[in-house]
Amino acid sequence: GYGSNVVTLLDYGAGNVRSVRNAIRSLGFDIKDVQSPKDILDAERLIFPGVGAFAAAMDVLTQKGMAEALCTYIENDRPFLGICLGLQLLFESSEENGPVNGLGLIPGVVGRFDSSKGLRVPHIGWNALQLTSNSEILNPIRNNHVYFVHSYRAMPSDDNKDWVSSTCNYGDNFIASVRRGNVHAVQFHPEKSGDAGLSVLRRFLYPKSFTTKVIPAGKASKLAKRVIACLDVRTNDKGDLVVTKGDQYDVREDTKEHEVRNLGKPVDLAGKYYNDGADEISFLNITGFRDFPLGDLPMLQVLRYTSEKVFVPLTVGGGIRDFTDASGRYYSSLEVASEYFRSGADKVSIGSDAVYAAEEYIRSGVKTGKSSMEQISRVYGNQAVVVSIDPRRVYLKNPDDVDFKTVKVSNPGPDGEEYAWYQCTVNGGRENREIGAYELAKAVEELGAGEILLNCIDCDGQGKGFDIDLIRLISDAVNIPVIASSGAGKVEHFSEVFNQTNASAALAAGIFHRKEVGIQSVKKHLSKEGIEVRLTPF
Ligand code: 1PR
Repeated sequence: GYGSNVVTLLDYGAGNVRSVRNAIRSLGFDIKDVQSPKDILDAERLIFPGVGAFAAAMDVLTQKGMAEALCTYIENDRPFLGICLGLQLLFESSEENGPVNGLGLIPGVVGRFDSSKGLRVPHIGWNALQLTSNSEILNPIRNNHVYFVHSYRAMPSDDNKDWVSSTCNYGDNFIASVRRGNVHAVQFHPEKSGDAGLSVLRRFLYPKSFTTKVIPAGKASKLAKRVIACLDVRTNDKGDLVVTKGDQYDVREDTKEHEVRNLGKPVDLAGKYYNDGADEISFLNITGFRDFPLGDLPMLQVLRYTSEKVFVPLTVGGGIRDFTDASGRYYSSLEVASEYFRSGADKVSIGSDAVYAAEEYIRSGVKTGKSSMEQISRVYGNQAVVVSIDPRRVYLKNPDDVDFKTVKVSNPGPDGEEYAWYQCTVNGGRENREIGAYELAKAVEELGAGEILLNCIDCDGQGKGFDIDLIRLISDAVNIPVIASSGAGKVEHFSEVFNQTNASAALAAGIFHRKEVGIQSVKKHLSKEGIEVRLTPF
């Protein structure tokens, strides 16, 4: 044997399982990687974090003889925990690029969420479970939220009811977890669900230490609104990576030296915001000169260290694009993104490159498959691709003056203009482009973006509230989740944006860095206002 504190991990190399590894290690276990089918059969306990697409995963498992070993292992009631795709693969088949056969251990077909009813797909974020039968590993969760990110799901039926241990409501009640004997699988991500998720892993790893008392499920729930802390990171003039914050994107102090504003160390601040209850952390690398993203070791190091202690989703942006380095070596945006995923990012955020790709797509009407969004979403899924939009408001007297989508603004412009369009920019707001935020959002959704991070240069750092007109326009235009960003100054701005727009999340930077408003007080305020949020501590 391998001693009692070893977890066997089935990682077939299709994506980032770094956070699963980190979570297991943080609970005092060592990891043995599966190299052969025999390793599966010999495991004391096996964790299978499925990543990537269903068909690709089944191909690899079948080719390596692991599908059969997995079936034997599970049929022998050996300790097993499947995560996300690791749950879906247990079913008979999936509609993802299919139908494609699965392992066939649980009756049912994995299907796509139905976005025709206005449901945003993927299902991204914190949602609550309805426990339907006893499951020791889930008992402590009750009505706490756990983190989901998926476009496909299995449905409960008479044929699989012996397996289903909890459901979750998103459009319909889908299967959130299954359990039979020592075999468990969860659709959510325990490694990304903060303390609640770590407690699930702990109970799987230390089964004997917990009672089997049935704890009743909490009240029905819906997807929680997320509160995201954003860290704009850049190298200062001394070459250190610091968290900075702009005023309408200008990050230099208003002093003679014009030094880069320094608000702290990235890893420390990320850890602090995690402990304060941030639902997600975003890092944007805004270093002006970013010609060598793969040599950008400090940012990769920041991700590695952060993912060791922060168990909520991490996004990284800045410099995700194709590039050729000084020695003439070409890297695709997919290679750049892969490096970030390997270092602990769950999503990458694409700014300038998404604007160029959308312009080209609108001009030609052709999806080349070559844009960074298309390449990365094909391999890592749409949910891993965020597009960051950096628009600037352009007031108009007459909405017919431009070919772009306009809005009637809530507050007229300086010359009494009643209309505006939102002009996209690239290079951190330095260059205007002939495309509106609305047109960009529609195009990037078609090109594979799974989420939109919607900034507004006019509001950035002003503390006067989010640009409600802009956020309403975009969140009504697309079916993917929209993160409202720029301008938060007090807790009421968060309830305002959730009450008046269809934003799925709200992001802030300055007020958190300057300790003017804490994440906890934002959450408490939203909860008091009847807006569902994940409350911590767990
Ligand atoms: O174009 O793919 O390399 O990506 C560059 C990324 O860096 C984009 O996501 C872009 O938004 C971001 N960025 C570039 N320059 C700046 C800058 O500030 N000089 N920061 C910048 C963008 C905006 C938000 C900010 C919110 C909330 N920062 O992320 O955190 O506005 O701030 P607030 O709560 O203080 O108002 P590419």
